[in-house]
Amino acid sequence: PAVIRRADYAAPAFLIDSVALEFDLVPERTIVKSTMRVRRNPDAGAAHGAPGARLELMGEALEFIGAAIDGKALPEGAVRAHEHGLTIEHAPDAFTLTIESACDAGANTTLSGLYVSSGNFFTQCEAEGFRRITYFLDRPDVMATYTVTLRADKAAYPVLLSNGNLIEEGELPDGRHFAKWEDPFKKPSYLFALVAGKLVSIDERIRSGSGKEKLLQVWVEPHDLDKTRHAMDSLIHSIRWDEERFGLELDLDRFMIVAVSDFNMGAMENKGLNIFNTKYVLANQETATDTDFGNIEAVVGHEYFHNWTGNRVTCRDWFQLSLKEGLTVFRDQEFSADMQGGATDEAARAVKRIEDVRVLRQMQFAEDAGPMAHPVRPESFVEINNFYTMTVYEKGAEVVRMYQTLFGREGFRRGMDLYFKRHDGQAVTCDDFRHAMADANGRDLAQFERWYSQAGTPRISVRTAYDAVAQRYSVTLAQGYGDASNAARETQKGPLLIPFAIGLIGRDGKDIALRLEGEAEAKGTTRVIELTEQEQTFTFVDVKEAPLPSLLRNFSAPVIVEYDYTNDELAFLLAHDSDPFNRWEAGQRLATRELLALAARAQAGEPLALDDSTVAAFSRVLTDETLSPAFRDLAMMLPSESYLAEQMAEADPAAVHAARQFARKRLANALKRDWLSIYESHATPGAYEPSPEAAGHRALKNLALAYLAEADDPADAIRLANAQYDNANNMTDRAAALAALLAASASAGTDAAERALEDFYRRFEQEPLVIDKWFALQATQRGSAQRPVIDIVRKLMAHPAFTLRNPNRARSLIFSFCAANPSQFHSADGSGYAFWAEQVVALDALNPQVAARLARSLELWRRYTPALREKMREALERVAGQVKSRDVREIVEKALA
Ligand code: DPP
Ligand code: ZN
Repeated sequence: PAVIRRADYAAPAFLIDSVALEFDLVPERTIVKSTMRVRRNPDAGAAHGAPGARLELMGEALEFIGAAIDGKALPEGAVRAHEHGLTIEHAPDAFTLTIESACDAGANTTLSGLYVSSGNFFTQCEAEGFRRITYFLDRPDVMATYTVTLRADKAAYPVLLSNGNLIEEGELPDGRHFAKWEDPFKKPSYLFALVAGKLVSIDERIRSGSGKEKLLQVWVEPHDLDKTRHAMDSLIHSIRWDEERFGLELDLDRFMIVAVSDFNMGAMENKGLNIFNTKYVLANQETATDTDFGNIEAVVGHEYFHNWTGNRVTCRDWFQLSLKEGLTVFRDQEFSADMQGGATDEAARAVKRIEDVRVLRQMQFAEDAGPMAHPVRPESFVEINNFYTMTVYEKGAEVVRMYQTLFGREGFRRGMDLYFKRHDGQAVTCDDFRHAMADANGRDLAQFERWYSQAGTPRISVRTAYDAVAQRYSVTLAQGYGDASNAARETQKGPLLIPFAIGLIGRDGKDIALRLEGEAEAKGTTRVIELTEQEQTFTFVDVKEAPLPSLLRNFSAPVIVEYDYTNDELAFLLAHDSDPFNRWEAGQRLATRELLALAARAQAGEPLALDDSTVAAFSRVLTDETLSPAFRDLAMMLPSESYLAEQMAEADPAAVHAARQFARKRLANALKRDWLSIYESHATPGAYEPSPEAAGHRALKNLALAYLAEADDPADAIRLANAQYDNANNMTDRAAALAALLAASASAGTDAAERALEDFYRRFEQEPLVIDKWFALQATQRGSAQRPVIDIVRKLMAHPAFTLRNPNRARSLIFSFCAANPSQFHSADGSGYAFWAEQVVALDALNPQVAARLARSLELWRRYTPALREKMREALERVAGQVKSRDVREIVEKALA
């Protein structure tokens, strides 16, 4: 398949300044009439600008009806419709182009372009879906104003929405009606949207910072209206936050969010008309967990923040995707942290930081280690939809965060202000953003460019030395990439500029005031030192005793830090580090080390044992009442099986599972009294409170329940979980009780979960998002030799509520099993891989984007033990021989290359 390269970027030969779209919406054949003002691009290269140039418009899965230039129908020969679009010969310098075409939304299972879900019309255009609606210059550097007229049967489609402001609506003959929308802002085609159908909204009117009235709406199907309040509140909070933190105001009179259950992504930031996966809109205490509430707040924030970082200033080309995504993820992370902890409560903010870093390390570091490794700004792709990745989003957000770490919040804000001053209304590049940050802060950031162009996870190895006589403490940092994958190595050119936050801790557990050699006096207890060379030594003076270093505080750069702490030192940091992130990190390092040692013993068939001192270190955190429940919950959570497997020279999921289960059991038994008393004292009877504090109590309580379910005698857990299941007044507690019952049945070999599983299904049969949880809980359960989870999953595939066509449902069962149940998926008999191959092929025929995501669950196959590796390769080859889409092809071919 054709590779598209960043180096080949060329400005478009033509520009489209305005477009008027008219839709006659009928599921099987929607007629689209497009009237565009087109002109030759004065800035295009000479080759493109030659007189009599040919105009190439993109189009896909369209039926061409006719075209006219300045009102004159184009004769045959002057226009040619083909598989990839429409070619118009001898286009004049400036003209009005009218095109009529049709598309079949009813048959569109790809969920890209115009499609039908629950009888309503929706669109998804990012990245290249607009060309499935009409012929166009479907690229982000072509920005136009849009006027959209929607016509449809009024009874079937009473609500007609598009971007911007509603300027006219009315009746038409034959029971039809129309609505006309106008978006005053120029935008690229990927931000176009329309919605038509039977929907209802909750409305709020607010005044924005400058006093203008704004109409806010959340549109859903009528039975979901009782689950919209949280999304609306999140939207209002997002609007306020962007005004306060960045001085950015909502620029439209009206802002709408629409929920749809069939959706490939999480949500989409179409100008003024965000379209969301129901998963990130609908919530009430009965149906949504605390995690769901948090995710909704984050995604509503994310899409709203795109209005400035993405829509007002957009991407020149898709290689620049992280320009908007990395920046907007950073903004939503900061928003969530502020909502949890305010701007100054570092311990509360750290909870969000820890959650984000955990995702980054588990998913992005793994991506960087495999065949899909790519820089934050990729150099090439076959299918852009495959590059909506953890690297572009999460590592991209870390790269943006580093500007703030280097320049502080004020310096970062100066850079943002300059970015908007220079580029509002433009389609720009990652370099443009970096230059704005550099110029606003008087810094040369040339070296920083490598963060955008080099793939792979940097490793920093640390050496320290203390000179007691001179009272000097030196820290030597050396950077490299270790043994990076081939895909990553090709991109690596030289050392990075790495902001490295460090603190020194004395024997009393307190931070030492820091004075670097050459400084007049000590200032502060955390210092961001800038590593720019391959190796550098930083010397602290006036250090009265040998300190313990606290390295990479708050995870100041997306790197791996290698330093040989002893177990005692880690336990000390876990007890004392003033940096909450590093406090958590010390526990993770300790656990990772112990768990990997256990896995090695499991592989060798040796008996497993966990040190009393390690258990004691965790016990101290668990019972430390000065720490918030939310923090203790995170500190007691062991690194995931996939993260641990990734740390092995050859990943062995069975050994990792045995090790982690052993440690969980050991912590469950040894601390049983603590778990029971925590369970009692953090139970939250009475009215449900959605606050972060209340959520923290629930999280810790439910962690206690989960550990109790692992104990040798799970009778207590089964009793508590059954009672909690029956009495729960919220989904967090009910789902946690069900999960504990599933875990207890696995360890006790009973069917303790059967009753609750049946009840859960019956109770929530009418709530698709809750039924997704029901499938996911079963797909991720532990299983045993007598009861392998693959059998349960296969049986559930035949359940009447299962369908491959709804991405959420497919993800809840298939992805949960293939990507979130490693020890069962990687079963030695290869049954998981055979299942994976079947499902990738089946999905490929329906929805290539979703199929390609699933395809990625085998991409790290070379990193596994030889027996598994061989079976994975076979499965990949089987898939490679059968799939049709460019999306899946790119993934499996890169994996096998
Ligand atoms: N809708 C996706 C997001 O917001 C792609 N822009 O990240
Ligand atoms: Zn985004």
